[in-house]
Amino acid sequence: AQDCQVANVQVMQNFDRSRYVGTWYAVAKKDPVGLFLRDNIVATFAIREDGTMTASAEGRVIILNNWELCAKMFATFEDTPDPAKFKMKYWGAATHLQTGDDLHWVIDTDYENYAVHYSCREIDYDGTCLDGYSFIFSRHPTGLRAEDQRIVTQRKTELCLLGKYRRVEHNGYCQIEPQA
Ligand code: DAO
Repeated sequence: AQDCQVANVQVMQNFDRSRYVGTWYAVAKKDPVGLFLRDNIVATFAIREDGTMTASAEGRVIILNNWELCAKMFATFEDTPDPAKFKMKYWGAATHLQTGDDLHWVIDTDYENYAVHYSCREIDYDGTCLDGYSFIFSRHPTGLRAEDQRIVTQRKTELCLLGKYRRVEHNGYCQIEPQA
């Protein structure tokens, strides 16, 4: 569907969280209002013994106007009737970091190379997304393969977000800076 209705967004069919675990590098991002994670964004998904999905993530953030640091974040995912749609609770390892409740939808993934994530925070009166964000993940910090790029461009278009993404840089910043 390409009517830009959040209710009509197609998500990954038969999403298998056990194949999704492990490390994903954000290579592109569509920011929400008041963006938090800037670059060097790496997320690692895991499954608890009770089957619940969790994640830890890291990325460069700027807080309190001008304070740049690497944020260590944690998230737990609440299941919904659709296996690709989760409710995510997230918080930071340190104070001053963002805390929140977001939707977390897996739009498409081949589990081994690419994943397209989507989260709408606020739905407009007409059913389109007023404020949301989306990560394009790769299993490799260097980016996506050409064949995956094609699929990802298609998904961005279906999400009505084509042209709204920026590239997410990976330059090792969060491996050398002290963490918060
Ligand atoms: O960067 O502006 C933003 C929105 C993202 C906030 C939530 C990030 C913390 C948890 C991420 C876990 C898996 C993607």
